[in-house]
Amino acid sequence: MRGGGRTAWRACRVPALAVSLALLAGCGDGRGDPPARPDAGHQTGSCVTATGVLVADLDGDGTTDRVSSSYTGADLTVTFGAGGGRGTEVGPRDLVGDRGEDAEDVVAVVADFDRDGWNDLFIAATDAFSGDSPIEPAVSEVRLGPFSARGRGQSDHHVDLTEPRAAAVADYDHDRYPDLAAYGHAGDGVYATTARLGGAQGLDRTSDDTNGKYLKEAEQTDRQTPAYMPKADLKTFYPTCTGTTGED
Ligand SMILES: [Ca+2]
Ligand SMILES: [Ca+2]
Ligand SMILES: [Ca+2]
Repeated sequence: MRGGGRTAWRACRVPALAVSLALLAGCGDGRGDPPARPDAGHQTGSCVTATGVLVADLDGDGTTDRVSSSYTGADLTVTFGAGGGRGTEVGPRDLVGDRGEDAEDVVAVVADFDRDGWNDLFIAATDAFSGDSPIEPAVSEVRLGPFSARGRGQSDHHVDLTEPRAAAVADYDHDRYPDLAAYGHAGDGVYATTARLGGAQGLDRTSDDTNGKYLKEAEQTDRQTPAYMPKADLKTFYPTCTGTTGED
């Protein structure tokens, strides 16, 4: 571990003008180095069990990892190295990094948003409600896989969302790319579920005419927990597990 720490430290010694870029890349925010990207021929073999558990190699180390389903993304459980029976279990607060660790809400979902064969992490961290204007989240980004048990992926990409409080994997446009549904405060106590569509770049970053048509305002104001979240059938995106990997 000491060697890995020195490597990370060296990787973060950058000229002052590049510091902000390094921070944007996740360097120095407690998440360490990204997992090595395996060879192109490496088989990821993602599948979903009968009870909706995603079975995949998330960090590219050749061991099987598991992702439990979660209604709002707050209680997402990711178990790295579960194949051997003694996995490392982490949740959104373990994955978010220093920028979001003190936030009121931390939510995360896992899906292969860019369909490159590696599952990606979307994670958001948002401070406590503070009035009529929606607050900007401390973290709202898709981290392209493979990603580590500390939430460090190959690259981070900011996703523009206002005050996200819940997240789920959705299937809005049925194009085989998984989509993100994010529930959050739109202002003046109005909450809404917004769509960010998956695609070759990961997720689309901002509202536009394409994803805007899926926006759905909550029926009640001041409701920080969604009464309903869109939820994709993961079998749309992954084959059903067979054999021992299908056991929950
Ligand atoms: Ca693994
Ligand atoms: Ca991916
Ligand atoms: Ca889609």
